[in-house]
Amino acid sequence: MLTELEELRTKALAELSRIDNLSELEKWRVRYLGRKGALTSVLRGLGSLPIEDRRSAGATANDIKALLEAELQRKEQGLREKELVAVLEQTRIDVSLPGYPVPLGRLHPTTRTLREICDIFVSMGFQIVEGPEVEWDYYNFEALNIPKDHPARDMWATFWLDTESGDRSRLLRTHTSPMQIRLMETVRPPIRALMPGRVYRYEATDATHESMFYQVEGLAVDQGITMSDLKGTLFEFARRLFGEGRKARFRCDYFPFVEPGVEMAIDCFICQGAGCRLCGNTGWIEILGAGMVHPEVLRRVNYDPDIYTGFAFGMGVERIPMLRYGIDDIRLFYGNDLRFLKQF
Ligand code: FA5
Repeated sequence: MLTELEELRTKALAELSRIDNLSELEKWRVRYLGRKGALTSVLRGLGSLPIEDRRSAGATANDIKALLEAELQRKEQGLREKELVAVLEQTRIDVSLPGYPVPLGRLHPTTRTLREICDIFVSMGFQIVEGPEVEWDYYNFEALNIPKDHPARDMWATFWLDTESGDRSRLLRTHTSPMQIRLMETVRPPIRALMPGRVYRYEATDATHESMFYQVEGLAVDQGITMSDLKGTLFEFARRLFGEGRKARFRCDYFPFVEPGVEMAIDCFICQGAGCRLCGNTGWIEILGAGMVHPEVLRRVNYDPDIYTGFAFGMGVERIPMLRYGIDDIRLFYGNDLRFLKQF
């Protein structure tokens, strides 16, 4: 029996030393240490030994069992470590590889321009005020001295809300001028305010006209404000935004809510004033309408026109980056073509 046990031990250890993976190891365990394994069946045969041999054979068998179990554990630990190293090798992170580039967003040219315009006027003491895009007829027209059925309404082709019911009291604002009234209704002079926002016009689009665009409204009301304040403010604005080289001009224009009214234009950057498609062969691009606030408008908001005077202006925002960057079609701004937008 002892010889049999010795042979079993040598054989088991020899086999164990050749094993190089966990599934073979499990088979080995079943073969020697399992319930029907070789060692167990030897132990079962102990009962048939004479009593004097039984004890020493039993002790040897138990020693072998303990040895094999210890060796099994050692081997298993070794194999598991080897397996882990292999997995780590395969999934090793190469920290020297370049990372994935994170695309940088950028500001839309309109946003950039709006911010620049606001900065310039804020530095001159103007405050920024915002208001609704869905507007009442009263603020968009009536209070601005444009009564119902007045021909001047044709100047602003309007998107009406509630068209089915035929109700014509609500609309998408056609300009930012209604903000003049909203502001004057709530505060007393002196006022220096800048009011940016989206406006909408129900008209055909072309290189310089969109049906949705941005305007910035300016309003200054106080005692003793004159036309030269208006001109000084706007020419200084043009100088700061476009630089010394660009020419600006004032010409008479008509808006029912100002008297006198003017338009301001900048010489065309593409043809340098010679005439081209963008400037409609005039050499000039109109950027804003302006004038002295009409006494009727002041009366509407309970300001006494004998005490207070004011100037107002409204400029188209997109026309400014068009002038500065040489963009010859306003429709590019909201066409969402990233090739265009990425250039800014
Ligand atoms: C007005 O909207 C007046 N509210 C401006 C004003 C304010 C005058 C205060 C007097 C006092 P007008 O319709 O001309 O005016 O538009 C003003 C500016 O908006 C224009 O000079 C132009 O730069 C821009 N603009 C007008 N229509 C469009 C359009 N369809 N697409 C893009 N820009 C436009």
